[in-house]
Amino acid sequence: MQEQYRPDLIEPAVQQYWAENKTFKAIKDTNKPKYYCLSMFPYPSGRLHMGHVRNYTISDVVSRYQRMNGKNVLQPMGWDAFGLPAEGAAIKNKTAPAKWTYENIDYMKNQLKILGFGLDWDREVTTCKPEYYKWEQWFFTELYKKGLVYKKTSTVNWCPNDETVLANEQVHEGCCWRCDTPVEQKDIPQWFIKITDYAEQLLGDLDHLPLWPDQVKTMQRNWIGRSEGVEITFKLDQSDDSLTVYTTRPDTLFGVSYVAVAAAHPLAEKAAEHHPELAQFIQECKNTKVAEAELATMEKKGMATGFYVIHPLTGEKVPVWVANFVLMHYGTGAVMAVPGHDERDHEFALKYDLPIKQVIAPLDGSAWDFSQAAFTEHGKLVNSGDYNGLDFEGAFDRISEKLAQMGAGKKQTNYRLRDWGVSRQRYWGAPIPMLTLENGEVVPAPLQDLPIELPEDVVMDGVKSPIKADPEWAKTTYNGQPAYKETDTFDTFMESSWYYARYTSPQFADAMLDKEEANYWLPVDQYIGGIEHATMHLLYFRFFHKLLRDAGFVTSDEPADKLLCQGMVLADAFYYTSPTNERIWVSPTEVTLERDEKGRILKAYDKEGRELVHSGMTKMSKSKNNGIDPQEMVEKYGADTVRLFMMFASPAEMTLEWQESGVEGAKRFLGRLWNLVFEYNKNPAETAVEPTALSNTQKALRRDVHKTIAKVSDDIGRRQTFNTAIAAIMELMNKLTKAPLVEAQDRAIMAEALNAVVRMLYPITPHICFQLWKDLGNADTIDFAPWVQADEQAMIDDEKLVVVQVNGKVRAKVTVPADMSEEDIKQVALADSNVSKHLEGLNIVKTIYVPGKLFSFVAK
Ligand code: ANZ
Repeated sequence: MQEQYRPDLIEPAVQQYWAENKTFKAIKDTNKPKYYCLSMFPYPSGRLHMGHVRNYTISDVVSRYQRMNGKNVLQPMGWDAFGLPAEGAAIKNKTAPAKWTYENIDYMKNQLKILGFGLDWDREVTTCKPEYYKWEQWFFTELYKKGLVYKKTSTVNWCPNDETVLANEQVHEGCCWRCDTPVEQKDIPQWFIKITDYAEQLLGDLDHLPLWPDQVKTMQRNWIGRSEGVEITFKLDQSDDSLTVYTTRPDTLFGVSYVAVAAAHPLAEKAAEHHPELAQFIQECKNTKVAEAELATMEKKGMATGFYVIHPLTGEKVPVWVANFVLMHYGTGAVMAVPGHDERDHEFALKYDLPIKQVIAPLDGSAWDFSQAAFTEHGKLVNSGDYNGLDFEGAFDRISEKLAQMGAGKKQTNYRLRDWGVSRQRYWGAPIPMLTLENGEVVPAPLQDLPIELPEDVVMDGVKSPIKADPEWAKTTYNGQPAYKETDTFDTFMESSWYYARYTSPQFADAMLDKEEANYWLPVDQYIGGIEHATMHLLYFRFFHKLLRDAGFVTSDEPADKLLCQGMVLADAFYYTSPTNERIWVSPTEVTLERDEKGRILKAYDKEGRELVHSGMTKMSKSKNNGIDPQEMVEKYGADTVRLFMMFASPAEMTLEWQESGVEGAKRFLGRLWNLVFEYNKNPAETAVEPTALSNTQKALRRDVHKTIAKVSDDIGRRQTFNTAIAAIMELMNKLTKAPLVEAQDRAIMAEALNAVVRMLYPITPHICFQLWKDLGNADTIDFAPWVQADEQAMIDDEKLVVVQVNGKVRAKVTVPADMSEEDIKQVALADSNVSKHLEGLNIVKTIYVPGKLFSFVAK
């Protein structure tokens, strides 16, 4: 055994052993319980960042722990390889997106290897490869055949100068990122998948995910946004036509003072035919794209259409307005406006001088000033004819029943969730597998024509997608007739929605999935990734699993049993202000610090000696130049140290503050462990532990060993509080370094303890533990060694600590044999000098004994 701890020697050697032996290859084995541990796969941007390292370290710890617990573990990895950044990088570096992507994958794969993650590389999935997206294309055509896919015109960002569609990321302050031309909204035909058909299931099944964070489930519930209301039909005045609105507050029907439609509503367009001013207003509304969140705060604008509708219950004439706060794609694109009880309607009514009527009174009988604000809570109906006095529920039911009888209304459940628009007009994605025939008919591409391959060897001109720029590319045939391929590609969320399933049979060539493999490994036991994916990805992922189930591929309802969302990685950020008043951010690796005795930063200087401003700990980011390169850290300290620091510095769900001093501490700890094994090996144990032959101090040390094992097992396995597990091991190590190695039983206990520590640390710091396990004389490698078990007998305390109080104040703590009688404990307590000092001159009037814990004297 080497005297010095040398991660630079150990780590590559151990990694080579794993690679040569395919240690982490996962093979279906029905004799063992399976454990599928999945991390969100990376986008191959070029280099791993600390967020990846944290994600994959947690996953690796869980995987290795489960393997030691007898599970057949699958821990795969792959690449979310399509996406816009590749196009930008390709233009900048004058290369093709494919080449750039594959080079990045090679580089990052090596980075994953030097971190020592136990991944089954034989299952690597790269989403930009035709053998992967072939099955995605096929599945899309199957969904089309089932009626779950449709085409509809939908709005995109359009640059009139470049004549191209822009992704949201390519619109900078309303202008094109390339030519700064103001961006317009344009309607073009696009493909949609009917996720709304699954809204109810996606919502309901959240109740069957007890091991998902509540935060994620709440975000999904809000995103799906179920609402129960009534569709009410208003007859148009002097016409046979009608207008249907959606409301969640039919109880306020008597308070309607106008009806508002979205700018894109057919009635608005009809009104605009002879009303140029209105036509212009509609155009303006269409060109400003509003996120739903902005609706409440943006300035309300509108214009009367000149149309009127008839109130279904009062028969009154009500004006129809066009309003910018009404969304075309929610409900019916029209609302009944109740300014007395809805904030937006109130603001609008004040602005355009429309009547504000009270129809709901506060339940506590208090008055409300309607000139100031709407009363939006539920209450009692007033000014509402036959319905006066009813509460919300009563009025909801009675009014909707009445409307139903009249044929003017029906109850309706709505979802905020929209169907999933999957068309993208950019190049670097999977081509949408639909063909258009000469007669305009659209058909799905047949399986034998799949994959529809994206050409990889292309030149990017920076404006048009190469498959749109080349008119030849789209030409194909269908049943011998000329046909045209789609030149749009899929949203990259398509690929990340089913990669987890493909990992179960990544090379399967006959179908999308091998059902046997899929149902052996799925559902995922533990999924780990960032909270930023709480809605989109994690919802599409759940949706796809249900689609796969309904297509007969999988039998489970949900893709992942348990979800862990790791916190962000933060680092100190420093800047100085340039003469032109710009903040220049200086990398923390180039900063010299002065600290006070508590470690707080007093002063910071850059390499030129310039004093810097410390702007605190913030998320590692390019904009603040405070990213720490994982590879540099591995080269400087070793992978085990980086992994240990990451798992120790904070609980997995919380933010992690990168502190180089903490990294150094982690390295020292591993050095101490190494030294202790080295010292022990000079004169190793010759016999096993003989519990009956131990002295009290030996027993106490052994008790600590087994209590630590019990705690660490619970912390890693059940609680997933890896940091507290490490803290417990560190505490034990402090005791072990001080323990004697003289007697045979001293060394026997040390052997037991070191073999336990090495196994407990193995999931976190696998390389050093792999080596030390061998150095401790174990014949088999540690990778499949069983997890260490705590010995219940050894954990029993044969001593206990009793707190001694005099008149309510703690005066001593005495250690006594566990079975000592109350009277004997009293004598021990009285013999303590501090206790006797405080009893001096007093009479003991009473004693209280709480067995095993407290002995209390009351004295006067
Ligand atoms: C009358 C009313 C009175 C409303 C009142 C609210 C309060 P959720 O819960 O989100 O489903 N609404 C309906 N369709 C809309 C659209 N396309 N664009 C903008 N707003 C729309 O909200 C439903 C409520 O949002 C509906 O109930 C409607 O306003 C509005 F005191 O109708 B309410």
